[in-house]
Amino acid sequence: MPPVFQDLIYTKQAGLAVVTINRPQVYNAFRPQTIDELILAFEDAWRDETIGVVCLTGAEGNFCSGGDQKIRGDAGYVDDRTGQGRLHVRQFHRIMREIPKPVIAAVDGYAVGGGHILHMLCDLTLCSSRARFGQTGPRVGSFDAGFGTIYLARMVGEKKAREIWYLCEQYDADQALAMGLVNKVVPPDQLLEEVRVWADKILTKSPTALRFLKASFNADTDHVYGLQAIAHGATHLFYGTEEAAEGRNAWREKRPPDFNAFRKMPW
Ligand code: 2NE
Repeated sequence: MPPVFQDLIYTKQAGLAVVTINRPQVYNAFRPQTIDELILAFEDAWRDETIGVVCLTGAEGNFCSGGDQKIRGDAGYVDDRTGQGRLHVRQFHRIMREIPKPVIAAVDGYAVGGGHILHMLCDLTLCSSRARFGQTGPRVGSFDAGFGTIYLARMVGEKKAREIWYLCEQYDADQALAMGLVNKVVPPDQLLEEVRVWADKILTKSPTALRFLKASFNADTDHVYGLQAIAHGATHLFYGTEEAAEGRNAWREKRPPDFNAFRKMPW
């Protein structure tokens, strides 16, 4: 029996596992429980010998808007089950890379902030014509460095990656295709059908060959794991600062942030 989840819809059919983040009221932003469940779903898909491809997607017209800013405290994203500030998103990034089966992101609507990192870390991205991509961290007092910077730069080039992070603008589906961020753009009502088509093509291929190819593609950036651990630790420490709180509070209060007081560190 597949595990039962609160924040996800998890289905398996004919070799394809579909993991849908299901928090549409916050555009599928993730909280600690969402990440824990994502890890469990991927572990299940990893173990299941009938599954050859995993699709990560979001419910009701959006992919994912990153960390849930409504539950972001000064010590991180507060887990309502324990009251503790914690988010095991780094562990989820790792399992997305290490599961020895291709992972396809199906992006409709927004894939922004930490949600943008999730689609990036999928092996392939199919998106709808109404998809929108971007990073938001420096606007909301956060950053997701490590794979979020280095892997992005591998994908779109250094200049474009720096633009994406420094300006925090949004890019539409055609722009994403042009910069190599996605594999194909389709009409919204054909997105999951297209995933099925790509999955069926992959499912006719040698699982062992695919497994070693994925590991080999990953090897080029596996050294980033250590940097990612430091970067995520730094983000956690940063969340306790007034500067990070200004970004978070400004977003919640729907006003522009004022970071001028914080341009003072000479190092
Ligand atoms: C996604 C975006 C651009 C959509 O804008 P818009 O204007 O179309 O919709 P709206 O009204 O902003 O959002 C719709 C509802 O979804 C909630 C909103 O608050 C709103 O609900 P109400 O206020 O009407 O009740 N919502 C959307 N995104 C949310 C989020 N991430 N957390 C909680 N509620 C959210 C616009 O909403 C947007 O910019 N969202 C924030 C994107 C963002 O900054 N994400 C976090 C980045 S940091 C991160 O993900 C991270 C990291 O940096 C490091 C480690 C881990 C995570």
